[in-house]
Amino acid sequence: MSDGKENQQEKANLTRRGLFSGTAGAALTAGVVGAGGLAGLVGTPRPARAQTTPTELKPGELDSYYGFWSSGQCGEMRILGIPSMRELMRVPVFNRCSATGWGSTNESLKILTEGLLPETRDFLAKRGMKTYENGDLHHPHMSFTEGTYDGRYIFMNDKANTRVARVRCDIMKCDKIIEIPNTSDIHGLRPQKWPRTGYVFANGEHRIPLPNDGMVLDEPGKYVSLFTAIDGDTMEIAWQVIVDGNLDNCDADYEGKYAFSTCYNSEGGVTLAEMTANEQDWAVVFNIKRIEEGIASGDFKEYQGVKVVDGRHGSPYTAYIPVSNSPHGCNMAPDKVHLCINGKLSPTVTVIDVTKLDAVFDGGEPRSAVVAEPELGLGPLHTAFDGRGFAYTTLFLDSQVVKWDMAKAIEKFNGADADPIVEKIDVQYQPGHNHTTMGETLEADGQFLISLNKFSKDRYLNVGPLKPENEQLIVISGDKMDLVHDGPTFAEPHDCILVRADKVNPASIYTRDDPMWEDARLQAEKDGVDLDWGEDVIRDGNKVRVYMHSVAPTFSLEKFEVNQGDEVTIYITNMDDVDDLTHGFTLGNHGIAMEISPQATASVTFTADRPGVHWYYCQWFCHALHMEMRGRMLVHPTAA
Ligand code: K7E
Ligand code: CUA
Repeated sequence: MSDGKENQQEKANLTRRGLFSGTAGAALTAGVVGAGGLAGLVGTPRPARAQTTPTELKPGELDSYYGFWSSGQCGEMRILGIPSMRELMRVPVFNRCSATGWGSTNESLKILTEGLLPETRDFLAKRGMKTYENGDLHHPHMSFTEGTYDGRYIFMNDKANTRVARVRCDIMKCDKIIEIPNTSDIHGLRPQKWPRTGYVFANGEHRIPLPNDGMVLDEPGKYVSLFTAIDGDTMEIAWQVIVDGNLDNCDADYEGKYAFSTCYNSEGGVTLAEMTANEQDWAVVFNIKRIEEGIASGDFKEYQGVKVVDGRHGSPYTAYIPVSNSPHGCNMAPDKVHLCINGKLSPTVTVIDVTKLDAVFDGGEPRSAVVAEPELGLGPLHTAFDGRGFAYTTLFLDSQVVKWDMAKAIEKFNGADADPIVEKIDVQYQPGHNHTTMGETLEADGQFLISLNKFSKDRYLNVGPLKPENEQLIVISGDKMDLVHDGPTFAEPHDCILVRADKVNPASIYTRDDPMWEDARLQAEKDGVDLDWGEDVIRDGNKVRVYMHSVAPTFSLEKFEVNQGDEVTIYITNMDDVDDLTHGFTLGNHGIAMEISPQATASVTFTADRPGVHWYYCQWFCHALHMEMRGRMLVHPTAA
């Protein structure tokens, strides 16, 4: 283990050295390109890539970055290693998981249900469900301290069922899921970067009537969308802001003063034709201090227990900066100054200087904060940064990534004869998000760029009409972008972050006092059972609680008996404390399986209504006698 960490550290150092030597070269070449246009690249010597940015790993070598991936409509978070693009782990969040029991264990059900609104719980109960079984996870983003990742949490949205979740980075498990009231379909999500997270900002995308009580349909004037600030520590909703238009993506500044959202449908329409009628939409700027003061002074209305301030046009809480019709990505540069609003239907990216926003809030003209608007190509969706003054924007319609020079874009906007475009490369095909290593932090290091492409078409063996998405790794440390890897992924990652490996330090085994199984701990105490080493069958009316522990290759209870109709809860504690010694518990013909990692407790509750002998077994191959790691549940039939 420690060898691996040292190895990682060594690599990180190597990479940083490489970066410094690469910087001067890149700046020099940028000048050449600017003067000679793209043709100027012919004959430009390419640096020996392998020396600056290693891209291939030998077996056993560790990656230098973690990639935290959304999985879109799969509803889980995935962990990849970069640059190898190896998928390292899947973390179930909004979905259900056959391997780990996420969605059927008591511990996961608590997390999946406790943050639902009461009306949602009732609605689901009528359908025989405890929680939603799907999710649409677009934006996983790590918590920040002073402008860089702090390795505590990753926050993410569920567009399908209007939720926000948090994953603990110490164990890489989801520990909180909350439903956001008063709004519909959470899309954009970013944590506050400064001084720390702080708030997690979440955009309600689809406008709905407030309150949404079934009394309004064709009066779009009564539809609103809401911007939500969540306290990232407690996962409680701090406040919401009503805005004009549909909120899309968001980001935060490096001063803790402002948050930003792209906004389309300034028309307030409900049909496609209505939504795209205007030439202009806007970026909304949220003045965090003013909103907090407004709430402190009572300038809010309460809806479903949440303090909601009115941030529509003319309010002191927001500024609306007009940009071209239907902007999409919203990306704050690590230079702390420039915010990029990606045009989508317009070939431009609008650059807002956030140091000019104080003046806008003091009554200045909103467009006075715009300092550049380079025309980059067709369908700009998202922009990433390398920390050296270059930006990389995905062009959805052109199937390209364009590298451009922020300073030149500003010069050009001011009338100079400058060409901000440095280079364009083809990606396969139709890219959505892109992301650079550490690119949304003050430690942006300009090593790798990932392009998350919506279509793979012919890039892989044909697997039928449903094709994988295609994610491409591009080395950006040299003077030219260098596409080095294609990686297929399943339906469908939107966004990801690339985090330097030393920022994340997960545990290898649980600690026995982990809050995850607090309920089991309390119940065992009440039942007088030692949750660690004990085993017992406690009958409590028709409720039966079965406690056991596992040590490879045995469960401490080889058999137990219950009666048909009993509500049975099984608690299992894995008392092995060796790295990677996970056990499982699968109960045959009951639809029950769960993960029990080293030093963890997991539990599941079901009704025993199948008389007979039922085997339970460990489904994680843990020992030479793993196949023998099993036991029997006898269900006595109730007399007919
Ligand atoms: Cu552009 Cu949901 Cu971030 Cu997809 S969003 S691409
Ligand atoms: Cu325990 Cu397999």
